[in-house]
Amino acid sequence: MKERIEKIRHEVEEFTAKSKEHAEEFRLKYLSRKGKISELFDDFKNVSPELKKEVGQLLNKLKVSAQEKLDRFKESDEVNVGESGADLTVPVPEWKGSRHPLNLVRRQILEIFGRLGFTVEEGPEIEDDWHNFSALNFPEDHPARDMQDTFFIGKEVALRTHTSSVQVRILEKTQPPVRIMMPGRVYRNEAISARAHCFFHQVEGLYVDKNVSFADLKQTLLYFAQEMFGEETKIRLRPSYFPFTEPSAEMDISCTICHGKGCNVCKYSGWVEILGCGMVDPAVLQNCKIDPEVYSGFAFGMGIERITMLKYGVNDLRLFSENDARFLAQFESEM
Ligand code: 2NL
Repeated sequence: MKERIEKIRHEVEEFTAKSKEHAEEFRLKYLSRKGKISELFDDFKNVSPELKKEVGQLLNKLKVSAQEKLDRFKESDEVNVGESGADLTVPVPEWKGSRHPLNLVRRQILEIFGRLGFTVEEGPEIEDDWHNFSALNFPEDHPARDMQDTFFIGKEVALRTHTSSVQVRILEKTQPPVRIMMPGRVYRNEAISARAHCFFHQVEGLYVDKNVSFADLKQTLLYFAQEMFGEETKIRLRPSYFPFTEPSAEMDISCTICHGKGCNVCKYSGWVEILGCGMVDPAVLQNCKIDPEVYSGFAFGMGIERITMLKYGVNDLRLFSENDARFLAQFESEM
C-alpha cells in the first residue's frame, strides 16, 4: 500500500497541465469517484490496524496535494498558458539581460573621447538639404544627393546620411573652441546584405579652435585606437577624399585578429580600415559663420557596426538588427 501511494504521489508531482483539457484529465485520473486516489481510499479498509495511522496520514497528504495542484491548474489555466500551449508558470533560467553590442561600443567610444574633453551632442534624423549637404560643401551634382543613395522624404528633406549635419547645427550656433562627439543612426538607400544595410550607426567627432593641426588629429586618433583595441595597436593614414574635409584621410589599424601576419579579416594585408577623417574644409567653416583665417579644425567619422565587428568578431551586419536573444546574450557587461 505504501509503495502504491508513493508511486501515485510521484505521478501527481510530475503531471503538468497545458490546457483546460489536461486539468480535467488530471481530475478524472486522480480525484474523481473512480480515480486512483479514491481507489486507494477504498482499499484503506484492508490496511492492518498497526499501519492505519501512518498510511492514513500519507493518503490524506496525497489527496490534499493533488487537490491543491488541481486548484492551481484551474487558477492559472487562462492566465498562464500561452497560445503555443507552453506552460508560462515554469521558472525561466536566470538571465540578467544585456546591453546591445552597438550600444556598448558607442558608450566605449564616447567614454574614450570624453577623457580628451569631447562632449556629446545629438540632433534630428530627418534633415534638410542645407544641413545634410550644402553646408558640408557637397556640390549640386554630387551622387549622394541622388535618390539612389539617399532616402528623400520631400524635395529638400531627407533621412540624414551622416551625423555631420548635427555638427553643422552646433557650429552655426557656437563660436570655437568646439570639441564635440555626435553619435546617431544614419540612413543610406542600399540593398541589405551581410556587409551593407539601409541604416547604420555612426559616431563623428569635431574639434575647432585656433591652431588645430593635422598632428593633433593624428595623435587624437592614435590615442583612441590604442584605448579601443589595445596599446600594441598601430595606425596608418592613407590620403582620401570627402567633400567636407581637406586634406582627407582614411585610417587603418594593424589587424586585431592576426596582428599583421595576414588573415581573412584584413585580406592578408595586416591592416583594416576603421574611420575617415581630415581637416575641416574652410568652406564648411565659412558656411557656419566661423572665420577660417582665425580658426581651423579636424573631424572624423566611424561606423559603430564596423568597430563592433572588429572588436567582437561579428561577421554579419544583419545580426545587429535581428535581435536574436542568443546573439545578444553574449554581450553581458557592466558598462
Ligand atoms: C566616414 C567618414 C567623416 C567627417 C566625417 C565632418 C564634419 C564636419 C566637417 C567636416 Cl561638420 N567633417 N565629418 C569628416 C571626415 C570623415 O566620416 O567614413 N564615416 C563613416
